[in-house]
Amino acid sequence: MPANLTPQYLEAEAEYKKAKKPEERLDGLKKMWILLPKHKGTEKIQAQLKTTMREIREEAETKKAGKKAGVSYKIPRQGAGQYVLLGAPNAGKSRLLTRLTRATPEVAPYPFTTREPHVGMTDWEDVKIQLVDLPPITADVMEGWQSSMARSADAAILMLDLADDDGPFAAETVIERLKESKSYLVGNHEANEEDISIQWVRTLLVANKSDDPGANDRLEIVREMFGDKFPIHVVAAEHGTGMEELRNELFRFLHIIRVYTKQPGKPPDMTSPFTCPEGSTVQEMAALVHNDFADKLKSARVWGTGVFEGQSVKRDHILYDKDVVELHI
Ligand SMILES: Nc1nc2c(ncn2[C@@H]2O[C@H](COP(=O)(O)OP(=O)(O)OP(=O)(O)O)[C@@H](O)[C@H]2O)c(=O)[nH]1
Ligand SMILES: [Mg+2]
Repeated sequence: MPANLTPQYLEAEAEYKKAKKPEERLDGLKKMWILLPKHKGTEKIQAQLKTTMREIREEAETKKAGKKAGVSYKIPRQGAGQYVLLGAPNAGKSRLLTRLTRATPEVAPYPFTTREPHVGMTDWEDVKIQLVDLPPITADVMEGWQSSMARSADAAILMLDLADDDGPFAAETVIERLKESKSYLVGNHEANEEDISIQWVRTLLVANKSDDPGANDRLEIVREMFGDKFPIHVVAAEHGTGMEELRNELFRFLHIIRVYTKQPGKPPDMTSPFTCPEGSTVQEMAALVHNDFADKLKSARVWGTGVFEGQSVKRDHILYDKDVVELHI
């Protein structure tokens, strides 16, 4: 298939070739990327552009950092759970973060925009869920800290680009690349693998850019490739399509419950629940309220699921979402 490059593209290419400074060369490449028609006939050029953009950026960063050791990041977990955003370049990870939270990472129509983590909190009913946007992952690029961040998160969103023929395969590459560093993305894992060095990262697949004219055909491929591996959510982050359903799923997928506390003789505090894993007992929940409480707990009363109002329960009583608990120590 011929590449059919436009005169504007060729002009940008000529400019790029003339540029001397790294920033100017990078600007030229960005322009070329935007002007390049994205189809099978330009796949090779797309790959070359991506590689050169990455090389120039890395060169610039190495110069800036001098001889300092490689950077590393650690984002303390906040709220009811932490998701990392994983995916190939340009899939729309940063746009999703801007849609769901107040964070303002750069969003741009060329690959390798995000260079460091960006954090935001999204509201779901009365809880907050933390989202961490990360740099893209390709066959050649992934830093060690990205993999460890994926391992330590509660779950991941694997973002896939439905506007790109290569989208499903680029997502597969992300999965493979993480696998090499022993982080396995799974929809729902049964802990039956023997290799304890493997870390399972529970993952939702978010297929983005559903507004693209070719999105439906690509979605069929996505369902074939990933349908039995991950729950799939279809969105158009740019237009805010599918955000409410995604927020609901973000909470559900964490498999946590909200528990409200009350003091004897007073109404419960229904504004800021404690969150704990599904299946938690009163004792486990008490430990979240205060370090000492798990030991000191004498009894508890519960309002909610499977009990009569204010029923006295034992420490091993299992709690449900939206239960109210009065702890007696
Ligand atoms: N048509 C369409 N474009 C989108 C959508 N979501 C994001 N984009 C565009 O896709 C481009 C890339 O978006 P980003 O959010 O920067 O992508 P990213 O995954 O963070 O990219 P990197 O930081 O390079 O990994 C931008 O031009 C966005 O405006 C969408 O739902 N539909
Ligand atoms: Mg980004």
